[in-house]
Amino acid sequence: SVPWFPRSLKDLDEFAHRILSYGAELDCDHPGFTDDVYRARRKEFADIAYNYRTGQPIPYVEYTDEEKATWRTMFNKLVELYPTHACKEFNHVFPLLIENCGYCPENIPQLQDVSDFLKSCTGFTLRPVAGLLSSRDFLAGFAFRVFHSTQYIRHQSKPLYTPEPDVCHELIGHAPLLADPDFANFCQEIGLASLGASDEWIEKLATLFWFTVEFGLCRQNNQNKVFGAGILSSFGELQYALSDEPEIKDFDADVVSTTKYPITKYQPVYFVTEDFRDAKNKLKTFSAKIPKPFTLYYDPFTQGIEII
Ligand code: H2B
Ligand code: FE
Repeated sequence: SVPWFPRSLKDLDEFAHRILSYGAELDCDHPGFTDDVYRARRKEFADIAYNYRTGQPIPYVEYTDEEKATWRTMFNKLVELYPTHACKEFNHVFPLLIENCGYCPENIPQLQDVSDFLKSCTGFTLRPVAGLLSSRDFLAGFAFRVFHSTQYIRHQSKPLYTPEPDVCHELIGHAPLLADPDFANFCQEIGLASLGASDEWIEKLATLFWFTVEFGLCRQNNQNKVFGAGILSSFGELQYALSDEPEIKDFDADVVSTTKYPITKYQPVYFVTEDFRDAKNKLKTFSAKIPKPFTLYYDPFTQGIEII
């Protein structure tokens, strides 16, 4: 039988109750594990996301001075590297986020402002999320051009490290490219491929997602450039990824989808695509092999899924 999947934006409300770990429950090796103030703060953010429903504005958050200082450290370090390390699409959008969404060292942008901007570029919107979603749920959001975003920030004791997604990773790493039309199409394509797929295929799509959206490189003017959000939001990995240490391979969806990867250290191997259109075409060929007893069709007018 076909696993349940959302068919409308409203159906994404189901995910709020299915997070794998709730905001305030940190693992014992998390930098904020013994910090009660941080844990209480995480609970506030988790509650915002838990209570959020489709169509509501995302609540604005007053970030504390400590939180802003963490953002500033991150932001100032990373922007040094973007001109030389990030792909041209990222460097095109970044100044627009500064202009339109309050990106700057002193200020953590608000999810709603970023969501409004993305919507005007590619139709993507952000939805606050209380913790990690399953790969199935997280990928399903992309079918509707919805990106599930955390709103809390990493612990101030380690401003350049986080064991989980946080607002720096989402807004600096992910948000810029969601404003690029070709990248947005690629993301939606993975999302659509995931709807109704078996667990085994979801695993493969999650791996493709990992080696592209999170850790992808592309080739521009004969040089490798970074587009993966996991790299773009890590000062250390950004330099490492373009050094001669890691292994670099050409993107082949069948190979990529079954490659094992570590989640807590720098990637030993990266895959390089030509550009986002090329990646999307390869993904389409790949996902045509996913067995499904129907054809899916996204209706942009209703933002819903039709089944034929
Ligand atoms: N959930 C959330 N909330 N944020 C993510 O970045 C995320 C997730 N990544 N679930 C997913 C898993 C990703 O690693 C793939 C698709 O499994
Ligand atoms: Fe991510």
